[in-house]
Amino acid sequence: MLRFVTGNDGKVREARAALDDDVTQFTYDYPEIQSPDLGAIAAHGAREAYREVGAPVMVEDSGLFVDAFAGFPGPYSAYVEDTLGIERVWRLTEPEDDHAAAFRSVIAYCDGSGFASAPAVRDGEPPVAIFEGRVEGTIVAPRGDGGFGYDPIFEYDDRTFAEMDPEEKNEHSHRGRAIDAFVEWYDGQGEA
Ligand code: ITT
Ligand code: NA
Repeated sequence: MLRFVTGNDGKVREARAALDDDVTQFTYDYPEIQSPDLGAIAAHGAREAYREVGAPVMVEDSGLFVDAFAGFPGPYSAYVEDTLGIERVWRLTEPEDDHAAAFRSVIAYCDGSGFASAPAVRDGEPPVAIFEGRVEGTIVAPRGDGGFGYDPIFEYDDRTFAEMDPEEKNEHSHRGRAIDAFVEWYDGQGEA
């Protein structure tokens, strides 16, 4: 059983689709640091959540990086979604020549151990294992009503993420890829 500390139900739905439902949502609102680095935000969050929960936890930090805006909103994606909304992110991108963008996801896992076999952030205690995923796509006018967040304006292979079900989105998405990397390590731990 995996404890996923997040207030975002869409993230949990996708983690469940990828991990056969073996995911429990914890809504502890851990202190989120400001940083241009998703990995640093996720690692800090996982450490805080582990201290609070006292058992193995995973957190995920993600964002939409628009090329024409030098990666903005990136780590500020949740704030921009709340303040501007995704329709206006599309309107701002529309006049630009370049509509390319990427979603990035960082999963941070903390269980108090030293993670000898994982890529880990060791600049604090306890160490945190880190797994990343990325997908490139195009910003388009909103289409579809599945998914969450920026999904209606993110097109991958002629369809937006909001036009895919969670399993399909996981096959291509930043989060699906980060979850795959995490699971490969997590399932292999006992065999080391
Ligand atoms: P937690 O921190 O509680 O997990 P959150 O929604 O605040 O939930 P983040 O801080 O990681 O999550 O912010 C991520 C932002 O990027 C948020 O606006 C999401 O809607 C957006 N985002 C991340 N992954 C996405 C995806 O797969 N599809 C659409 N939008 C996504
Ligand atoms: Na957040």
